[in-house]
Amino acid sequence: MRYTTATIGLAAFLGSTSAHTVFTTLFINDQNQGDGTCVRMPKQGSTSTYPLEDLSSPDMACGRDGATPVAFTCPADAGSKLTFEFREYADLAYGTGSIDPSHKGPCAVYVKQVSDMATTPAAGAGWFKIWDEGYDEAAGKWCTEKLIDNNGLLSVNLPSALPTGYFLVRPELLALHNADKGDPQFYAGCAQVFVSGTTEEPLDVPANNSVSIPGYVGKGEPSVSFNIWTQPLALPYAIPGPEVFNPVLPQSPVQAKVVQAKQTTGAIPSDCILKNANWCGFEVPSYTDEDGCWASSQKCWDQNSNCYDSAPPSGSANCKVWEAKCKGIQDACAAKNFQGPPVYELKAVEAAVPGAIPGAAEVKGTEVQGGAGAAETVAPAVDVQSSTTPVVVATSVAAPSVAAPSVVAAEPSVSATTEAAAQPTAPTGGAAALVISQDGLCGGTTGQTCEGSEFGGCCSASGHCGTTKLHCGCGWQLSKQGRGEMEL
Ligand SMILES: [Cu+2]
Repeated sequence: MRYTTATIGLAAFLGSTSAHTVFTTLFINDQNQGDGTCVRMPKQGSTSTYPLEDLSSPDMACGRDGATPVAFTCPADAGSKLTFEFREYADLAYGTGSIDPSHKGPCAVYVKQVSDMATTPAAGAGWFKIWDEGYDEAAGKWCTEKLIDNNGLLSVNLPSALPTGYFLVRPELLALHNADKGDPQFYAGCAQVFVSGTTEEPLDVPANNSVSIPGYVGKGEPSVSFNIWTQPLALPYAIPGPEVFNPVLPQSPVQAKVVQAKQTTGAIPSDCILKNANWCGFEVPSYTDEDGCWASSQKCWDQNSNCYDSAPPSGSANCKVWEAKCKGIQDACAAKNFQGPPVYELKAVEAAVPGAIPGAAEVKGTEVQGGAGAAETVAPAVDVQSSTTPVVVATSVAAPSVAAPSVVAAEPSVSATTEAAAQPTAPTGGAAALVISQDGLCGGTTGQTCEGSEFGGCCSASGHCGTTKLHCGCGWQLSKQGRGEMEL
């Protein structure tokens, strides 16, 4: 590359003022999806790497402009390995770094199922954390330092029990270098992913794992005001947000449903002949006369404009490739060659992957009923996987605190007369002591029943009211006591 004095000066200027980071590129099972493809990224290049500093802003969900969907949603099977690439310069124009070494802090990945990728808001309730890592005492490194070691690449596995559907997947970095001065700096973006799982029933996320973004972390909390400069560090450092929830399929074989929902929106069209982020180029109509030639030339240039207009800060390299095709058609028309379009080989360009793609850390799982055959193959108690699960990064493991539902043993038989005597105001038998759930929780020690609640009439294994099969089916029924009870 040839540098002019001006570009070197600009690079030095940018380097001194902007050493932040931005999520630009998604990999699925080590396959590069292309810069910006399926990624919600800030639109403005000059500020795309800037941190999110207002913890109450809706931008906390998917970053600046993160409320706006992108055209493409990438398909991935549940359990797939996802890798997120972070860059100091979105288009690599001034270097290939991932984040300034001063930006020490934790990382996390959150997901949220959305019924409609185009219209369901990113900001708000429904997020849960599938992985996090703070300070690794053994290695003496913050997660962001490991990210730098991995050239800006961060890998996680999608939980194996994610249901089929559309998901926003949100990698988050938190730079704590100014946290003690009240200025924590978050970096978050979102990938749009269509997950293929073994069930279409929405996941039953335990209430203590489900959070709103913004809202899951607030100004002044210990996780965002931690002083990383004191020696020794005042460990342990508590990562913002809820405990990790990694729903996994039962280990016994589960028969997958025969009919599964297919991705209906956001797929990359099969007749896409060149892609730049979330733009696709399509072959222009063939022609045999002058009018047709110029019409197709125009169609090519129109697509070129759309390409540049839609290009995110990660770049427009393939718009430039497309431009050459249009120039070829235009030149042919000018040369009165009206049989076309001319054969032109589009050579897509792709930024080099910055280094070896790291493996994903093992995360302790919570077994959930994830498929149609689950009822026959798994005991319905919510179970935490064996503690012998190999742990790659010790600090990344947060044992999900899911209270196992109480399986109701045989109730002592109470005669009608003594029951009536004990609870004279009871309108009906055993459910008398329960109140209708006002917050969607049920069973256990809540004393609440779902019956008649606005959240649905069934109490799930994890103590949530609902109407889906996960709440009502799989052998679980609402007992008279309002607890999830195995149907024998
Ligand atoms: Cu910064």
